[in-house]
Amino acid sequence: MDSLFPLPDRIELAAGAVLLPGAGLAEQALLVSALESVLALAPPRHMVTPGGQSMSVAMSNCGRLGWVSDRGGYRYQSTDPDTGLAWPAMPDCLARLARSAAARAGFEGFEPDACLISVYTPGARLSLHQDKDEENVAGHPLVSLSLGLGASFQLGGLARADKPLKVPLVHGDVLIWGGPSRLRYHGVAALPDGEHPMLGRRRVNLSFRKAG
Ligand code: MD3
Ligand code: FE
Repeated sequence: MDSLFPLPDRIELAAGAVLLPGAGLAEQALLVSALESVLALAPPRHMVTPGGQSMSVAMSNCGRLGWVSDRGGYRYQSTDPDTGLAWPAMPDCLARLARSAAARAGFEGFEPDACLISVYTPGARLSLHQDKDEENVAGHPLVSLSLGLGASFQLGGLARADKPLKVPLVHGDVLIWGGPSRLRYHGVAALPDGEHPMLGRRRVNLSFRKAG
């Protein structure tokens, strides 16, 4: 259903953190079908943290590089550790959306080489963390697209102890994190149960990065 109230098309949540509500809706069918083709080639899996815990969120990747975690640590690598094959190519519709969203937020020339795909089923959560495994964290923004069930995103500060702000994210929302917000702590509260018409009992977040 369309919103009963008009929503602005660009909301600055904090310096360098821009929400584009519904920016993925116009091409949702294309984006979801590209996503499903990637997941068919590289199925989402529960990676293990360096501390030995299995993550509740299942992950996969597309693009030249993919983010992985195991007992050895966090890193980007060009192959899927489950198959030894290169990660699936980043579909054009996804790369285009990431580029145009970054430009709308003031980051011209963003060229992602990695897309981390996070699949949440009811109960899955992501604890507060920073994304800093990329080679030049300060030099590039990060773009994220949310699909499927809605979630409560936790937007923290630059210190782990800063009290996070809760931001609801729904299907089609795109966020850009750059400048002073690139290193903010952030997380996702446990996913409530529900059923989404296109994605079923899932929330999928795609985060586009310049990793290498
Ligand atoms: C703020 N994903 O992939 S998306 C992640 O919804 C990640 O699945 C969450 O955290 C998710 O690393 C949050 C929004 C997001 C992604 C990366 C950020 C916010 C960010 C990096 C820096 C600051
Ligand atoms: Fe993150």
